[in-house]
Amino acid sequence: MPRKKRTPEEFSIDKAAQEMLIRAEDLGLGTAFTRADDMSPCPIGADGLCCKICSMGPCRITKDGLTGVCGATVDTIQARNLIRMIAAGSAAHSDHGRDMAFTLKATANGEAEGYVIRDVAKLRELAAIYDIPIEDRSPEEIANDLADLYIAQFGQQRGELVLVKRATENRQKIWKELGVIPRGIDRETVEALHRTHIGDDQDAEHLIRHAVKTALADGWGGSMIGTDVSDILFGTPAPMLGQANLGVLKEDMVNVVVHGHEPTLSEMIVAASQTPEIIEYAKKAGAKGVNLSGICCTANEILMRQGVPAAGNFLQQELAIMTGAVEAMVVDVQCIMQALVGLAENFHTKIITTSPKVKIKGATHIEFDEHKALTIAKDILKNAIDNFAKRGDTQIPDVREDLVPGFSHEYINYMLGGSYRSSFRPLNDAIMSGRIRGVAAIVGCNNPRNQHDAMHSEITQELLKQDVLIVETGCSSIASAKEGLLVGEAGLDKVGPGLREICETIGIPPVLHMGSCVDNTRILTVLTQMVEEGGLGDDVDQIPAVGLAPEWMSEKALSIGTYCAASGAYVIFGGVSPVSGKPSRISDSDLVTKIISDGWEERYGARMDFIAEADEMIEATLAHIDKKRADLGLPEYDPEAFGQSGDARMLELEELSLADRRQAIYGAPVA
Ligand code: SF4
Ligand code: MSK
Repeated sequence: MPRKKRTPEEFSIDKAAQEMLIRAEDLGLGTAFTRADDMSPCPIGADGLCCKICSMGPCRITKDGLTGVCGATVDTIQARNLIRMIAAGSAAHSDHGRDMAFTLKATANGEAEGYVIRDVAKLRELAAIYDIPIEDRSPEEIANDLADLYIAQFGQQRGELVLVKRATENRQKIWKELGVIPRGIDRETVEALHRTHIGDDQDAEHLIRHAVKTALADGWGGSMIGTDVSDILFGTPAPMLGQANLGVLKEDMVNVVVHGHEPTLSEMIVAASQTPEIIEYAKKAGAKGVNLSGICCTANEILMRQGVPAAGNFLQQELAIMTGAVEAMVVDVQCIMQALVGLAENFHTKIITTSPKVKIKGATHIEFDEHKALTIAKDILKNAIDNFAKRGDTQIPDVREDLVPGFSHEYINYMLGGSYRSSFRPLNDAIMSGRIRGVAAIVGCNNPRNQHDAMHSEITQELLKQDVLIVETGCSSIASAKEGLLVGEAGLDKVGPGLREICETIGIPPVLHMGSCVDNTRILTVLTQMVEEGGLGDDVDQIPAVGLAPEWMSEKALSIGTYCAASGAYVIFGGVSPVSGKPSRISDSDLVTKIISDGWEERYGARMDFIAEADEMIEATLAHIDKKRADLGLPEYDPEAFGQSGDARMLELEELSLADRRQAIYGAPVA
């Protein structure tokens, strides 16, 4: 029986996406959505029951008691599959961090065309943490030493990653006792691959312990380096106005969409697009100028630092091309669909690959080199401008929303207390009093197996009603931006009364955009600083906080989930667990699931669960937050207790007569 095909409304909750999916259907073009409908996932692979690491297999464990040809059990196979995915995710993030560290080194030595050190304060602050001398030294001298230290973390063979000392003392103690502090970033990933070669580590517990070490090398290693260096080079994000969705594309301008993850080239493209040379070149081609926008996390990087609009999240990369209005899509690394090249052939769009690590057959390759970044960025833009004349029919959805991104942990600290007394005290106090019930970090991708953005939206909106402060990164934050939840006043009517008071008092949106996928390390820093501020226990696992990845799809998400759980944050994934499969319905082989849930809870104070339905994810989040509140001895959450002050109260009072207003404020008539 043929499978049921979904409608555009069933594919996505986003109006712009729906419009482009209708256009795709009219033009007879496929997308990830239709391909997902056409191809069911392999049930054996999806459940982690298949091993293909040697040519005696692939072996499929489809019956109780069955093993691979080599005798590998289902537990070993699932553990090996999981650690390999985590290793790939950790490697992707960390290699990004490595490139950033080398760019910092080149900038410090005056060898990186167009780059400067923009955040000297952050450079000095980080250098001081690692005992790098800062007094009477130039930013370049300090940056040189910091770059050397960070570059050394990748190849370090013994000892401990230096960044681990930024975790709470308690957490470091737990990791030391369990033997999971990474020695070097590359070493743990290589060892993960070695251990999973045929005939090596065949004990699920032992494998998963190393998976934690590999993921910690990402969160407290490669990713953290990526975030640190991006801030030093391009500036630590602070709130600014931006826009999101396909309606940011412009009819009368050359549209260049940057897509992927690394800010190094995209920052230079932003700079190049503003030069008189490029503006003049675009005008000569008949356009008003160059209009930049982004997809995925490259979008987040330049959105939160430069205010460059986001055209969309992961599942909108093909839909941007479908508008017919994109002259060039410039891609770097990660989350780039190969389908872009074939799709672009139906339009005039050029797909330009730029990373020495990423080529796509049929795409134009203009290789990035930080030593001549500005020259290359201009070359790319001229390529796009030359393409403007070839533009055919266009259809740009008139859908876009304003947003305020840029809530780095430094800015959150500042906004809560101001320049001279920056502090997490007001946030901790709000949680302790119950104005804020708890904190949820909603992160991660889109997955065409789900309705695009639907889980992000449902979970975010319901948790806001429940007075849960939300921080977001990656494609999740673009989903909320498109829903209008990242603007100060917008969405506050959908927020619980206590949280609303806090948002109004500080002047923040109810959902804080904290950056790209590598910037999940900012969340680790916020949680650590909340512990250090006092009143919420002595480690991250005691804070009423949860991490969710409702529409995850990438291996990086599994690495993020693992380092967050090992750092003490309860993690909930949506969708299907890659290790949940059992050879039969009566099988009791769920060892790996038990290790990452009950096992991690016992060891790290936090578990990782896979929960398919949004309402169950919300229930589990609130139950966890309330349990942590009770464990800390905090007052039980009471939605009636707050909300009688702030702007909402003032608006109510404005409705009253003067006498009634005085009565309401002072409790008695005032002459
Ligand atoms: Fe099969 Fe063992 Fe080879 Fe895996 S390692 S494919 S289980 S024989
Ligand atoms: S881009 S990893 S789809 S969040 Fe970072 Fe989005 Fe997930 Fe890629």
